[in-house]
Amino acid sequence: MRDAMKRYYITTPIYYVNSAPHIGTALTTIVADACARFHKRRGQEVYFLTGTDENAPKVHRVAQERGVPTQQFVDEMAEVFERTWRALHIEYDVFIRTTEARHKRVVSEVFRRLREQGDIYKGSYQGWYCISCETFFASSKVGEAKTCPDCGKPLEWRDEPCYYFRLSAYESRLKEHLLAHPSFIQPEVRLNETLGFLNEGLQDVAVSRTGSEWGVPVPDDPDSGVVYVWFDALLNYLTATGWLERGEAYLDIWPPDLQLMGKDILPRFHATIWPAMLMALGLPLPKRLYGHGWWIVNKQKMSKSLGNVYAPLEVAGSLAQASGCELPYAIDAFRYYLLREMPTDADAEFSLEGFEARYNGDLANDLGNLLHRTLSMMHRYFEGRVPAGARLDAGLADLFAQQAAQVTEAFEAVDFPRGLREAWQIISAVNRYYDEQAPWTLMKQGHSERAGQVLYAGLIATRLLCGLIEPVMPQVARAIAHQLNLDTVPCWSDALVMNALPTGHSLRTPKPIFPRLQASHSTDTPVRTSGSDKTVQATSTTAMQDMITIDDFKRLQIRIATVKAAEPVPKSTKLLKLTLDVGGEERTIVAGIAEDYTPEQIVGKQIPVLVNLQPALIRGIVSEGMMLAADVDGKAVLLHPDREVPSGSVVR
Ligand code: ME8
Repeated sequence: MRDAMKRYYITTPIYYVNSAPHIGTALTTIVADACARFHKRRGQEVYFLTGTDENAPKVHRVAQERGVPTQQFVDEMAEVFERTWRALHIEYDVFIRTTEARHKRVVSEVFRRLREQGDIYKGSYQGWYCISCETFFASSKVGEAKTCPDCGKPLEWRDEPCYYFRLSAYESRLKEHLLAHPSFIQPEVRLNETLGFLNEGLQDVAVSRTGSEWGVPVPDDPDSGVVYVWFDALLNYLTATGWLERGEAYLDIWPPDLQLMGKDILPRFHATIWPAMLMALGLPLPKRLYGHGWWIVNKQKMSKSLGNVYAPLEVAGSLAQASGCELPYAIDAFRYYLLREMPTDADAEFSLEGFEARYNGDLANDLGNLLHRTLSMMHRYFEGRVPAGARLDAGLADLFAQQAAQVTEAFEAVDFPRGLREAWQIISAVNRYYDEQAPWTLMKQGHSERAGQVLYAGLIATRLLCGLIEPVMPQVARAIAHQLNLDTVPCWSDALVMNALPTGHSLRTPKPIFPRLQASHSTDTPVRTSGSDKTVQATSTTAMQDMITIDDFKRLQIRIATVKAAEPVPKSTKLLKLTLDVGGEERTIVAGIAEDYTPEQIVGKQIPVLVNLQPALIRGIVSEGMMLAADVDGKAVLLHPDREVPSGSVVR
């Protein structure tokens, strides 16, 4: 009964709020969102949890360094995380914060219960401690330099009374569980890492810390400081189900079906301490833990001190700016890149050139071009309607079904690179089919019925892809559904229905979703294409794609705004925050002109602004439009009306 009602429960780690989201944290969250959407599309009721880890001493320390009260700091940072995730089209069900009272109650209760049953006991600690990793190390693991074996930072000597969790008592049960459930830890390389870790032998873990008042106080023993942040943080997954508060009802959600994380926090924390805590509480264990690899940049792990950290919205925003792609689609393109190149077993190199190559290759040339050329020909030859009797050739129907099955299996296994490769085979197959069948020649020869049949394959392929890519690119899937004139993005089983578009079904006018990025944008890296014939074809179609109609132009709302205030955006040399008067309405925009104009030079000026651009989050500021300026060798030169005009005047 319970199992039938149970939701599919997916979690990400909860993120430390000492710094803003980056592409590493974005990876885990986007993978989780794609998994959640995939399961929803397959008809499962999903419960997707993410949140922030706010009780860590390092969070407290950063707040102090910045001179901000810690509570205010964590409130602000949690908001930055939530805003970033929403901007990246992440649809979580619950955002948990470990400073919430309900979570603190759970931590205290678990600590108390385990202490009462003897799984937590009081002892004393003498040894080395890494503040950055929040971890104690046995002297045997610490070299001459007394630096942290994990992060390399200097260790501190600690000598204090403290509570221990009896982890060693669970060593054999943990090993048995891993061996009896080989799919508990994925991919396989992480299972092996965990077995290696367990085979070194488990020591009891210190689960209280003195020296900082920030955190959950050790219950009934205030002199013992606060609960160790990992013991506290892991319990968020339980708090979020309503354990303690909802009686048996928490079992509608518990246990997690899939817990996602990076490889650094899998063997010791999620695959050892966490299941041991649950065993001690007598609760069922998560069904699957998946640990992805790391993004590395220029062959080094991304880190703030090396200055190679990328902010997800900036990466997507600059692609949008350079290519003219609408921001929601550029954000989806970023999601695509992260999932297509996702480090699974091994680490993977993140690069802007790689992102641009995937954008031009997979998205503009392959997916975008297939949709655009198919719809263009449907309009040119068949007045934008599905012609009578059009059916998919049996060979292609089989191939589409096989590819879709491969995608399903790969997404189920959290192997998005493989799933997307398989999905793109559908595009290659239709492009090959078009080349072989040449519907344009069939039309010239008067075989319009056959030409309609051939183009129908492109329609069915894009309809199928629209359903299959929704977990990865939800807004792009919506745009494709719109152009195909479907009411909604088809769900998984519906997308697999072949011949689903009836005779007479009308199609909308095609509109490029991914305008091609010109090669001059970032580097001389050649754009990746998948065949010389196709390159020529794609380029000529793109020339056509770049032309817009007067109706396209009319969709732009450009108005004259008067700049009321201007200030630099903190920590950016390029950006100014402008407050504008647009015909009595006040707007904020972020403009990349700080290298060319000072705030004083721009205040009072009248400038054209695109006012119906989707808002974008830039450096934590919501930018509601874009100013237009001339680009002279990369420098911005302001444009003004010939004489002063009323603010809000329309430009057309
Ligand atoms: O560990 N590539 O939080 P966190 C890929 N609060 N993934 C990366 C990465 C990179 N370069 N850098 C970080 C914590 N990550 C704890 C979790 S859960 C109860 C508590 C991933 O903000 C990293 O592997 O330091 C981890 O999964 C996640 O970002 C959060 O890291």
